[in-house]
Amino acid sequence: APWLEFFEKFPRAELHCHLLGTISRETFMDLVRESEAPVTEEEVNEFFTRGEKPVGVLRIFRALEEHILKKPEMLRRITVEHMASAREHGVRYIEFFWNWTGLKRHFSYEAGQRAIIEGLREGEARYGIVGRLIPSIDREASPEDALELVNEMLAHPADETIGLGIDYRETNHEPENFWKAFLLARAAGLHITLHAGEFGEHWRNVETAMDLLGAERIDHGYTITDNPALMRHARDENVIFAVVPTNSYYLRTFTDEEWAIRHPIRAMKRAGLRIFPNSDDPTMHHVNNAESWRIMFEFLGFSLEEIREMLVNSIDAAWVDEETKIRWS
Ligand code: ES4
Ligand code: ZN
Repeated sequence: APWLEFFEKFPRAELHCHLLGTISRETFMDLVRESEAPVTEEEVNEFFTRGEKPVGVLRIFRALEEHILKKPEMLRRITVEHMASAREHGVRYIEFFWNWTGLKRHFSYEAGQRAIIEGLREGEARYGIVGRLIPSIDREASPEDALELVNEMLAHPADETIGLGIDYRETNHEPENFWKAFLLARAAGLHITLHAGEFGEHWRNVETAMDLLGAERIDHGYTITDNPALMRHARDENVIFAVVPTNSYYLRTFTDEEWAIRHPIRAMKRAGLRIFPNSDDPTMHHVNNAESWRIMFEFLGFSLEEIREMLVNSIDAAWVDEETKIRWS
């Protein structure tokens, strides 16, 4: 595939990637065995072979948190393995989301962070890819849990830990519920990004993220297309959208033909918003970062000039010093 080769070659940043969504099938199997989790090999195989339109990723994340990821060392392994894989596909800089709240039954924030950072450093030394960490609020948990997460971040600061995110199910879990956690993180100088406006009636969550919670970036953000005034505002505020062309909601909702024309990513670019593609949960969406760029070109029909603009966006949006950017861009 010549275009895939092209998209694998240019140095890029991946800024929307959940650590647990990067686990390979082989590692998943190993971890299930190691933790003696009540999950069968057949179930793992079925999950990884279900095909192009995966559903139930969040359910898998919960199984991982509850039954499988019992040791910090497992996070180190997942981190290093994905850094190797991402580098192979041309990624030079990566920011990982990780949720501690669902893992706190097994180990401390400090132990989890230490293991992942060990993985980041090992990945950089071995593969020449730079990695950073974004602890993320589990919005299906309570505002108190979110505050606990930020307090742990402030008690255990690390150079690699650069910002605060929020993820898990958006419906009925409004971002403003977590205002104290975001305020505290901002006051401490941490960067802010939110998963907001993934689908449904949620454009207001994008507005809340930008205007109330101080988001510099938005993960997804597609429903902003329902509100042209808000799109103009986001453009004026220079917010960058870390979009995911393989987002499973739109894969499930549209036929293949509709999808290429009606994907909200196209309307976002048309409105002048700054966007760039990411892989989100690469092994679970059966995609890698290079493919997410190729999809923008080959299926969503963006021009090479537009791809170049997106590349600039991904570099501008990276929360890393200019010197490090020069090393990989
Ligand atoms: C997630 Cl909202 C969302 N999407 C994809 N992966 C996730 N992991 C946790 N929340
Ligand atoms: Zn995501």
